[in-house]
Amino acid sequence: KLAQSTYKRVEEEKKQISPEEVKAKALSMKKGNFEFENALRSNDITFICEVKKASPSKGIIAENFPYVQIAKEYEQAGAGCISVLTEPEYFKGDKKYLKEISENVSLPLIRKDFVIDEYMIYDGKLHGASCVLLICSLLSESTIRNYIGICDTLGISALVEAHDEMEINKAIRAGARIIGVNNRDLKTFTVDISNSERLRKLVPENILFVAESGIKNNGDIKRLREAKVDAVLIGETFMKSENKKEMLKE
Ligand code: IGP
Repeated sequence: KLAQSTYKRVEEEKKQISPEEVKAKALSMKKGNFEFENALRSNDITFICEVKKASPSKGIIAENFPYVQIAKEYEQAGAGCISVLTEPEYFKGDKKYLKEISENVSLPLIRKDFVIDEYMIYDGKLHGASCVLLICSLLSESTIRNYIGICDTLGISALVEAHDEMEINKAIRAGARIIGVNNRDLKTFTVDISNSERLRKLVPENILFVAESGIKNNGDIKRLREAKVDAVLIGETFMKSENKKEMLKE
C-alpha cells in the first residue's frame, strides 16, 4: 500500500523529466567510493541519524523542520551517516532536502524512499545520495541483484531491508552487502527490537547489519551492540531530542 503512491509518483516524474537524461547525468558524475558502507565498517556501532518530518505511524513528528540545521547537528553530535526521507506522501519528504543536505554536510547520505524503479537510483545519485534503500517485500530477488549492480557502477551502496527470515535469505542470495532489519512491522506498525537481535544471527559476519526503527534509549543501543549489529538507524527519537549530542554519547 505504501508503495502504491510511489509507482504513481515515479510514472509522473518520468513523463516530466527524461529518465535517460537522469541516467546519463548520474553516470557522468564522479563515481562514489562506497562511502556509506565504509562508514559502517568502523570498529564501534555506527549511528545513522534520520531527517524525517512525518511518518505513517506517528503523523507529523516535527512541525518545525529546519532540515539542513538538523543534519548539521547530527554531524556535530558524531553521527556516521544520515538518512534523508525523500518520500513526499507519507513521510513529507523531498528530494531537495537530500540535495541541500549533501551540499552542507560531508557525511554519507542514504536516500530513504521506496526504490521501485532504477530511475530512482540514478536520481538519488544526482541528489547527493551515497546509498539507496531496497525493500525485500517490494522487489524480486533478481531485481535486487540488478539494482545492486547499478549502485556498483555509480559507486554507491544499497541497504537491503528485510523483516523476517525469508527476506533475510532473499537479501543474502541477491548479494546484499548491507542488510537492514526493520524492527517495525510495516503492516501493523508494532516495533520489537528483538527482531534485530534474532535475525542478526542469520546474517554472515562479512555482511553489514543495520538495526532500524523503534530505538529509544541507551539500553536499546547496549542490547544491539551486544547482538553485534554494525549500525543503528534512528529517526523519531533523535528528531524529538533537543540535545542530539547527549544522545550519541555512551
Ligand atoms: C527510523 P524510527 O522508529 O527511529 O523513527 O525509524 C527508520 O528505521 C524508519 O523511518 C524506516 C523507514 C523504512 C522509513 C525504516 N524503514 C522504510 C521509510 C521507509
